[in-house]
Amino acid sequence: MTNPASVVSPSPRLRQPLPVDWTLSLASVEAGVEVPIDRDKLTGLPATVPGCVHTDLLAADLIPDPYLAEHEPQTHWIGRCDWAYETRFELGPEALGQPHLELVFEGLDTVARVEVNGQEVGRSENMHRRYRFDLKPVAQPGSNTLRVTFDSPYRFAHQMQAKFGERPYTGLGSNPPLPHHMMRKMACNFGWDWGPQLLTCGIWRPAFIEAWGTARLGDAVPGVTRADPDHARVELAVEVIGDRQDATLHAILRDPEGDAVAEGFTQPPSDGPARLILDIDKPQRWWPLGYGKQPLYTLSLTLQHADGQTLDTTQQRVGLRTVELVTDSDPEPVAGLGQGETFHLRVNGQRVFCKGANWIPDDCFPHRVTPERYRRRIEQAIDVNMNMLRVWGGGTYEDHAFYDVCDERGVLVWQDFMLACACYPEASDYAAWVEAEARDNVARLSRHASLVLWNGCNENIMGAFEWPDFIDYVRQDGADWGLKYYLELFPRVVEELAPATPFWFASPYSGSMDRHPNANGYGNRHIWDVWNRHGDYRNYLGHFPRFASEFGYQGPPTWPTLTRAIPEDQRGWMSDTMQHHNKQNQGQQRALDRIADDFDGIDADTDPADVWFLATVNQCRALTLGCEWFRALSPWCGGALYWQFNDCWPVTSWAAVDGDGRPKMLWHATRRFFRDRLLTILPVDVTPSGQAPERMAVRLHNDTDRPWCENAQVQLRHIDGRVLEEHADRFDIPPRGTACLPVPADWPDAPGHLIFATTADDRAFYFFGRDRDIAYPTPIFDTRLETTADGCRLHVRTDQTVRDLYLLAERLDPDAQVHPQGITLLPGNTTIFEIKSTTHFTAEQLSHPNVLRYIGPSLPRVEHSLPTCSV
Ligand code: BMA
Repeated sequence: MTNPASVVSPSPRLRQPLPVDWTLSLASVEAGVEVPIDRDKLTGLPATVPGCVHTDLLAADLIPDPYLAEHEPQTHWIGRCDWAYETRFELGPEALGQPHLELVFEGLDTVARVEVNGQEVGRSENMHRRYRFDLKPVAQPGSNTLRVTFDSPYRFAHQMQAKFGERPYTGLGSNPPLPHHMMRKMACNFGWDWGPQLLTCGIWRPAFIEAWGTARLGDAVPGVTRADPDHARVELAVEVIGDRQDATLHAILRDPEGDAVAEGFTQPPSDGPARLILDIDKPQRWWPLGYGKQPLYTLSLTLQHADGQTLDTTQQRVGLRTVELVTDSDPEPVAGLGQGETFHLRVNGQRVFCKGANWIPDDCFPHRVTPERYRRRIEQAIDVNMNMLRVWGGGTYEDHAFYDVCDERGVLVWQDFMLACACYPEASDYAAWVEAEARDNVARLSRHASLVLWNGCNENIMGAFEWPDFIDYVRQDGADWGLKYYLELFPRVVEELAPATPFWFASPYSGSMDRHPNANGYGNRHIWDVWNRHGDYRNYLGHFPRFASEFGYQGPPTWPTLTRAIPEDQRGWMSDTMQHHNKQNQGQQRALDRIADDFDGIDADTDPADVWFLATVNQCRALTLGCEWFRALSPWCGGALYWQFNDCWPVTSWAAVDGDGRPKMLWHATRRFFRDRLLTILPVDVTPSGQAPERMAVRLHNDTDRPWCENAQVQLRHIDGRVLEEHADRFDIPPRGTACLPVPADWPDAPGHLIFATTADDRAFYFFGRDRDIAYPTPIFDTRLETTADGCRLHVRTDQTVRDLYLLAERLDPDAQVHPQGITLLPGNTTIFEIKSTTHFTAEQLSHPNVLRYIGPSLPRVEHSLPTCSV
């Protein structure tokens, strides 16, 4: 019998864009919700796809910008309404003549009913996956109407809560509680402890029409199972959809120069993906940043019909690298650290120390994150020596554009599944959503060389061990809370669809449900007790993670970002608006308390610019200590990813880059503490109970492929500049190794003393005591200003020890960029600030005490004795 599909003349896949003219209308309003805008104005508004309701209303000037002042609550009604997007599209004979005609949505946020010509063609209930709806039964020649009606996410989440049963959740900080885990929508859209509650809906990723013949290509995952210097092997799995009987798959792999290096043909099997093995001699291997180059091969796939016609073609890039997550038992106890299991990544057989941070959605409305913006942001991570980003599980599986840049630049991606800070239902409906989403994203994204780890969830297992409401819930007989996703479903899906990509169960997780998920010797850890409970950042020294995948310390956004968002009369640290722009419960107060650990006389009434400065310095000092310490713990520790890289709006948070994309001082500090060859002064050893360090050492981490051998000069100095003691120590560190050179035990550790260490191209300081106990001298600066091609250069010489010197040129020009920042100088030292700006500054402006700031004898304010300047 002839297969009916095979009699249709096959032809290549045709993609037809949808028109750009969409409209948005309010479809219905939940009882009791007051809509502050005239209903007429909310009908037939011009709309943008990809987009969302909030940005359409913003464009129409109907709502205030929710990122500014305290506007956000005025927009909460939007999430309690149903909204409809409408457009018309044309269908011609070319599309209508194909056996398959589909409407493709790469992202619908979230619960939608899709109607074409008044007839329903499909529904969605998951923001995190792609949908295809059959248009054949409803399509008509000429003009067709399309209407996508979104349910209120607020209502749907509550309906699902009633259906699946209440379960504990957290994460929202000071935002109004909402059960973010009851629907498959970006969790932080419900608000997070760094993000506003902006429950939106819309067609958030591209939508188009596809017409195709008997068969088409789906996702292709090139599993790299070998990548030796002599040989690489790609085990390719390609999804073929439709009638495969008369189809042949042809794969050809070209090296970066465009020469074909491997080829294969196969007949897709009747079930499952088409599989091919491609062997490559003398491969150009793909390496993480700092380990080698990132050559990208091109894989071209062609699906051919037996009659010779091409049914479909695709192209994608492939990086030839293997990746393993190494979790081996320690063969014997490690001195001072105990015995457990390793947790590190190996790429092409080589161990990698992961340096980076956690990535959150770069905007509350993620469609605004263009490929250029992704590139800019990831370049910012590269600029400060990061080699890994973790895509955190309360956001989204990002666009290809994100992973493309990471592929090109060697930034490793740790990819969470999108489940965070909650007990999730395992009921069959919910489980089906989660499985479809997991399959869709593993198939979509695993082709990227940068994607080196799939991870089950964020803190959901830890919550079950630590948070009282979670503990009570999971203890109930027969309680389902999502564990089967992390321990069974996700590993199964990854093994099936991307077996060459490692999987880990959760962040944090110790590797066994019989052990605390956040244990020191096993797995990956989140170290939050420092900021949340014990405050003082020196407590990072009490932690010995095998991999620190989260730890963070808050700091305000840059001054220009802060002043754009906060009206002038609201800039007091504890004002309502400032607290609104810090979504952690008591976050502002906590930041103030942390300042009080080291400085006297700071309270809610202190000049906002002073609190801003000290909170900023504190964030830099904290993350510097944490990251230096975790690097010093290498090879016991396999990586340090701090919380968090970016922000989604103007907010005081743990981020290094603020909501307007401006680098905070933490970003500058990161460049230093993640540099390849790290010179630090840290304790020799700290007992896991976190006692004060007894003896200091010069500790070094050589994160390069070359040995590092030289002398470290070490001095004990008085803050007035006198050298009290000194000695030199020879070190010889193998590639990727560490060294610990204790300083003499009898060096007095009095406040006002400091250790100063130098190598040929670096210097490090350690100040004994807390700032309040240190009699900082008052420096006199000698400054000289030079004009450069893109700005200017300020030379600053000091006659005294100056700690943490920053040039806040952003006070004068919001777009000014300055390098370096946070410099410590000894008497007679000069530093040079490179300033990129179109503004012509004078040396006086740049040396103003609100601009050239440091940790000094007292808070340097305008009214304090001015440092003298000479140009
Ligand atoms: C961890 C993260 C986020 C949160 C952060 C700061 O819990 O996984 O959920 O934003 O800490 O509290």
